[in-house]
Amino acid sequence: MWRGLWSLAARAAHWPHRLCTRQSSGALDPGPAATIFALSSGQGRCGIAVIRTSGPASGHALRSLTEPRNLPPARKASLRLLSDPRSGEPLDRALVLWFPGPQSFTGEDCVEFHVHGGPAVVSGVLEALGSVPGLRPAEAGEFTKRAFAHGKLSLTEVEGLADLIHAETESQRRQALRQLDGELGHLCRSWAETLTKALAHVEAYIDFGEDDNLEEGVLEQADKEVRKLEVALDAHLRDARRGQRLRSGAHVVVTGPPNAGKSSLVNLLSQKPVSIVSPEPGTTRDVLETPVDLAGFPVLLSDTAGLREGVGPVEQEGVRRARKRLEQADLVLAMLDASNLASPSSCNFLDTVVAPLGTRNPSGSSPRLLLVLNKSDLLPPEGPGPCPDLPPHLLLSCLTGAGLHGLLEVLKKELAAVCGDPSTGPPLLTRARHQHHLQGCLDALGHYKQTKDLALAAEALRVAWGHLTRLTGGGGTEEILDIIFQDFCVGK
Ligand SMILES: Nc1nc2c(ncn2[C@@H]2O[C@H](COP(=O)(O)OP(=O)(O)O)[C@@H](O)[C@H]2O)c(=O)[nH]1
Ligand SMILES: [Mg+2]
Repeated sequence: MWRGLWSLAARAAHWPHRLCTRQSSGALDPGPAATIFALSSGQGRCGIAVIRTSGPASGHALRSLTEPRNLPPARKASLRLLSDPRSGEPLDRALVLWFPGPQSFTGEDCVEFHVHGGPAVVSGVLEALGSVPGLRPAEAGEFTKRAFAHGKLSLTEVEGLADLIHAETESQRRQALRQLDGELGHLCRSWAETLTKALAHVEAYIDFGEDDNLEEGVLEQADKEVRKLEVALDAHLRDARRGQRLRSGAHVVVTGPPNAGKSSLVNLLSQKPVSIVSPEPGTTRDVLETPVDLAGFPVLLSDTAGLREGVGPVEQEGVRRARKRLEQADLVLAMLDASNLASPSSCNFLDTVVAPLGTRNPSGSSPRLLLVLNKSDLLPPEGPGPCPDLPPHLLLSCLTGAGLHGLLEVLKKELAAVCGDPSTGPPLLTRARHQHHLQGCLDALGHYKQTKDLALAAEALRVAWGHLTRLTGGGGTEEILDIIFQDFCVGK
């Protein structure tokens, strides 16, 4: 039995190597670090600007620029006179913060200078820092790269941080913050842990299959873990497009017959004159796309040509483009003139566009539909009159704004369905990279299930594990050894 344990330990000792060779996107080598500095707040005149440094010479840089020259207490704001170390010329009276590593954003010694935000102050301090030996200007993203290299952030957290910096809508901010908090990383790590267990079971069977001391049913246990994981991954992948829409914007397309008020609605929702509004039918021909924040969700709103047949070649091309854009829509705002529902163009639109979209297929791959009856101000007080075949709809007047509040409420619900609600539910996959690795993991689990050869099965689990760890950009393998001794009673 001891020979068996040793061989298991030796095998496990090789895993890190085998697994790590696949981790091309794993943790970076921090390397011999220069000390970097940069303006971390926005460019231009402002009240306060934040300049920071990271690296071993940070403390020296702080002492070189400040009076008195001793380091301030760690992580406490201190008011200091900053001066140019070459000439002694005063530059600013500023708050400075000293973050000795590893308790800092990058894990290295860091300093923050909160200076007055005038361009001359900022450039004076940056120049002074550049004159301190061992300091150089930071490259784009270098602070975050160092935080990743020192294990302060996982890859998904790095992505969350980037998304948070770029977030323009409330939902994007919420989603990014959740990812920065490591929710997606935690989930992937718990999946990787499940795989580690399954792998440990299979490897143990390979080594001790004949051994009476091995617990019974280890392979069945591994199969069970894999099945559970497959279900979880599958559910997440089905939702994958939602997170990506939340990050880059949902495609909302306004369509309808000519003169229904499509361009008026696009201008109303975007609060700017994106499209020409005119009583002349066929005014809009190109697809006009504008990014808007709709009820807190990022949206790419498209105005399109009115759908009608038998028009000149230019408008025909517009209609072709409109139909093509409809195919790419996540949500369709179908618009009709409420005072003109019985017209041939309205009936034709209801039959050829609204009815097919209304019967959504169960896989959810067709876009969602919202029918809006515009120009309610032209209706008699008793309403639009009998329209028995009309699917659920909303009344709106782009002219008076009546019904706009209700439309925005419904849009919020529809967009939450399209993008996923970042305040609830499991963390979303916001990038194609996440989707790629989860799919890779799922494919590898498929191979695991198919093969009868235990060595190939173990290899498939390693491939699956590799995908999950690459998703978060790290992950050690000593954990496999730990689990073997924790979870098993070999030789008990
Ligand atoms: N009475 C009324 N007229 C509207 C309303 N919305 C748009 N219109 C008018 O309808 C005409 C066509 O509007 P437009 O937005 O260009 O329609 P599109 O062809 O569907 O893009 C214009 O003269 C608008 O001023 C509305 O709610 N009430
Ligand atoms: Mg138009």
